[in-house]
Amino acid sequence: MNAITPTQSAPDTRDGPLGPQDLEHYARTGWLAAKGLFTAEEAAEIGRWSDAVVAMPEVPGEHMVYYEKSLLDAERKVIQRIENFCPYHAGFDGVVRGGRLPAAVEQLMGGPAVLFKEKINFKMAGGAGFDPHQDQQAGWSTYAAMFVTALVCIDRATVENGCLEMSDAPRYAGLIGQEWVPLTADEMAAFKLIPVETEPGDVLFFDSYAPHASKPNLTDQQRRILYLTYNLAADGDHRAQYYADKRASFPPDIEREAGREYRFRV
Ligand SMILES: O=C(O)CCC(=O)C(=O)O
Ligand SMILES: [Fe+2]
Repeated sequence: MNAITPTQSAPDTRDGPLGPQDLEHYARTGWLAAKGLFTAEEAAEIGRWSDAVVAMPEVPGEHMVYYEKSLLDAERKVIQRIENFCPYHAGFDGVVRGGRLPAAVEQLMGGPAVLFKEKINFKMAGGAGFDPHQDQQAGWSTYAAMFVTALVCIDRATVENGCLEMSDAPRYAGLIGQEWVPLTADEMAAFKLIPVETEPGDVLFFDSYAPHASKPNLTDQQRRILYLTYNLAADGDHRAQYYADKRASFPPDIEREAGREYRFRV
């Protein structure tokens, strides 16, 4: 994959792949949908990399695989997500650290950015949805005051299979809810969540205060999405500490102690 060439060529996009309308939408809402930032072929390649990550043997201390019970078949466990795989996959590592994605994120953040975390949400057939939240509610303020996530669509995401739903409110500059719990109806009174369907290769950028949610996937096909979260380099490189903390508080399934209960919160 050539991860360097910007896909848009308007004169004022010289500093990165996002154009003035993209930047204006982000400034107004805290998110923006960049259609076709990757080609369908590039998205298919990212899909093959995801298959390769699924096929990697699970080893305690390495990439982190989380499972969930299928809502369509209570007997079946399916992969919910995999995190911390960049050190074990050169293709992902390249696309995450160079080319269009960090270039776009740096346009949005206004300075050099570093990777905070990476995950693939699989939302397999029967995979659960996500209650409304701001990502910053998941204890991220321990690490930095602001993050930007690039959501890279691998499989077409639709209303039926649980695409992301974004807020129609003006951009929030801070938390509107409590840490570690989903947003309440009162906290959401000022906005509606609007489904944002995406095609393979589309990238949805959103900051860590942009409220969002998604529905379960009750279709018979997986809905894979890659999430790459960055913070300003000036705020420090927290990736290793974040994953050390997460491994301790919410370890992947193979690192769990028998008899202990682990609950996903936000
Ligand atoms: O993948 C989804 O449907 C939403 C995921 C999400 O918001 C999250 O993991 O924070
Ligand atoms: Fe989220």
